[in-house]
Amino acid sequence: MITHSRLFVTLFLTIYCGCLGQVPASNQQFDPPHRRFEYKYSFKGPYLAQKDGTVPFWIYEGSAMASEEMVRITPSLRSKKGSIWTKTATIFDYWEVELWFRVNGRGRLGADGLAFWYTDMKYPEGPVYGSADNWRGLGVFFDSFDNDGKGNNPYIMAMVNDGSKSYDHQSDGFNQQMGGCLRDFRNKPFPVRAKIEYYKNVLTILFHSGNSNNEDEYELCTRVENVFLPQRGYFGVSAATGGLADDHDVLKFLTYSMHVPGSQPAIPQATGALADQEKEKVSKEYEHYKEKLEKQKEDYFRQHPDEAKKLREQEDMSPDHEYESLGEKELQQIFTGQSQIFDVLKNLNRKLDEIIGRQERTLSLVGSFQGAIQTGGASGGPGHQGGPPPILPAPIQRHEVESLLSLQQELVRNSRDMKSSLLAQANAQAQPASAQAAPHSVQSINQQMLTDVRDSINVLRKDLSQIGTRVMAAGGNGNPQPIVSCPTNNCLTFTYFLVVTSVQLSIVLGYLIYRSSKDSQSKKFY
Ligand SMILES: [Ca+2]
Ligand SMILES: [Ca+2]
Repeated sequence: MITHSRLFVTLFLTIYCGCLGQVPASNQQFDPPHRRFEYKYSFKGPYLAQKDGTVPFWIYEGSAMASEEMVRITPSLRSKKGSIWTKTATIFDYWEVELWFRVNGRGRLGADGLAFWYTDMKYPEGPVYGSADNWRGLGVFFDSFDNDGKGNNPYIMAMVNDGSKSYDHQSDGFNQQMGGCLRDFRNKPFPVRAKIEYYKNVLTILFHSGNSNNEDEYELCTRVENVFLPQRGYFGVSAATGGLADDHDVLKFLTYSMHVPGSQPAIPQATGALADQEKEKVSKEYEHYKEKLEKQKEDYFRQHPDEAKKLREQEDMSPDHEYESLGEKELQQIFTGQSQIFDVLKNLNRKLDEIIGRQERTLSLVGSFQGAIQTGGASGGPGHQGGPPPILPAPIQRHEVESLLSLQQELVRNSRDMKSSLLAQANAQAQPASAQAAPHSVQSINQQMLTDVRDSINVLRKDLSQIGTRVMAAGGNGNPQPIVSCPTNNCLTFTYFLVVTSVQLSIVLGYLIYRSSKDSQSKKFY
């Protein structure tokens, strides 16, 4: 029994250890490769093409045209051929390319198809889907047209050529393929996609039907082992149309280099000089593209000033502008202070205007009230004083009454001045006897002037009283009498009134001038 159990344990341990020994080996086998995006072997929108139509790191020819969103390899016109190729050869052994494309045409059938290339060089235009025959490397063909009539198109197939084989269109390369699958890739709602992977000499083609935008809908098309491709090569896409025609559009060409775990990517491992060279080249390219971009930006803003304005506004709102220098801050403070001062001044001005307005209103009220009292007093005597204020009818305007009042007030003031000056002169005459002869004549002139002024005042008062009675008559009747006919002899017109008052004023002024000269003369006596 013991020997049996020992045998079992030994057997068990042997199997177990064997398993343990195998686990790392299998793990190593299925370790996923390191993938790295290779921008120099890729293109995609937006801004796929530069403004001058070039695609960075790529070169295209024939009917191919690049736009911001895609590269149209052929338009849907008869007998067109076009292609696009990378400018430089690869610098990695294994890779995966994700190709997003559309093959759209109006017909139920289309032609000819589209080809993906990984070859030892850039091939010129030719009969194999727009590219040359007898290539060296891999071609993956998306064959739309069923040349052999077997009803097995559209078809996807891979074909490796060492330069000796010529593609057989008549049989759709059926006997030349390494592998393929029957898939419809024409007129799909979304772009169709193909993942072409070359890793450790195994070629795998996955296909996405383009029926949805779902990332997970890749299906295996074919898988081929022991595939030997050129170690360094160029990627390309070409397409051709025939009697039937489709648009062949490539939206994305995404290349990933694949590296065996443990091994390092090729470029960083290159010798120092090569690495430096590469670095310099890349930085030069970067500078070049930067310049190009700036120029394009300027051109764009020149053509679209609205956009430029919008962008500037956005830039103003960006966080960089939240920080301001000391000078800017001071300027800001000064500006704020000035604005405040301006506001205060504006306020003051407004208030002053208000006060002036109020004052004018008050003055006019007082004036009208005074006018009412005076006209009432002049026409009806004390009996009328307690009566209601007279209503001014239309023929006599308010401003006329006001000017009358002011003139009258001035007259009163002037006469008062005159009176006081006369009194002063009388006193002066009483004292110096020697100066009596000359003032005598002056006195007589003064008296004459005084009577003149008095007379004119009397005339004025009479006129005013007449106006007052008319006003009262108009107000008392209740009947509006807008038109007052002037009596022929005794009506005061405004012109007449002005003439009289100006004459009076000139007399008064003359007198004042005379008096001031008199004063200066009399000063000489003292
Ligand atoms: Ca065909
Ligand atoms: Ca066929």
